[in-house]
Amino acid sequence: MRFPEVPFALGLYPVVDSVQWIERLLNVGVKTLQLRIKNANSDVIREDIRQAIALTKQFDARLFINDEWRLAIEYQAYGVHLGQEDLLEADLSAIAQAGLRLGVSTHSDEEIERVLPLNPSYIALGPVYTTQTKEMAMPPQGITKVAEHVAKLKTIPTVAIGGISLERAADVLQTGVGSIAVVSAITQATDWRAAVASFQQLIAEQR
Ligand code: 3NM
Repeated sequence: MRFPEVPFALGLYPVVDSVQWIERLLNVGVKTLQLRIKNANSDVIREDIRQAIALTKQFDARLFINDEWRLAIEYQAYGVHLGQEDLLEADLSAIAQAGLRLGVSTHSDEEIERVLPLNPSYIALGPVYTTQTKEMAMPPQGITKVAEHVAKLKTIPTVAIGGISLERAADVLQTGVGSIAVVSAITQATDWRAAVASFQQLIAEQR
């Protein structure tokens, strides 16, 4: 089983729950996105995924679909993002055969060891800090631990997630991580455009 590769540096990686957010972010030049819809009915989920994938293709951007791997395959998304439990239920060979990239969530050394044999396209490391967005079973890992993971994973693309604010972004980027994924720092910002621009600038300065 082989999943296509992704760039090591996926850059700013907003995780959002609507097509509206996808469209806004594409319009300001964001190139990596995740659609993560929870608690919607299946018709809404299907339509949002279909639209989000079509839009993202127009902008030549990378869209990962959280969890809904069947729809991601049907509408030919760039990739699928799966959590630890989703991984047990998804048909990984169907995802690979359809040519979709695979991103996976991890929260500890053990979880990283578990996913490495799958050769995922990227490995997400979280939560870096305490997050208000998702209830986490695992404690925050902190940047020292994240830096350790990044060093061990060498050329495997990594994504840091969890509690990453604009103020903390520079510290997180110092770990050498390929990308930073954020929810509230953009969707709850008083000025989301300014937040995106500041993240993009910080990332550009690190390169
Ligand atoms: N996954 P915010 S943390 C969706 O650690 C998600 O796997 C996480 O939201 C993980 O940027 C998280 O608002 C929520 O903290 C991130």
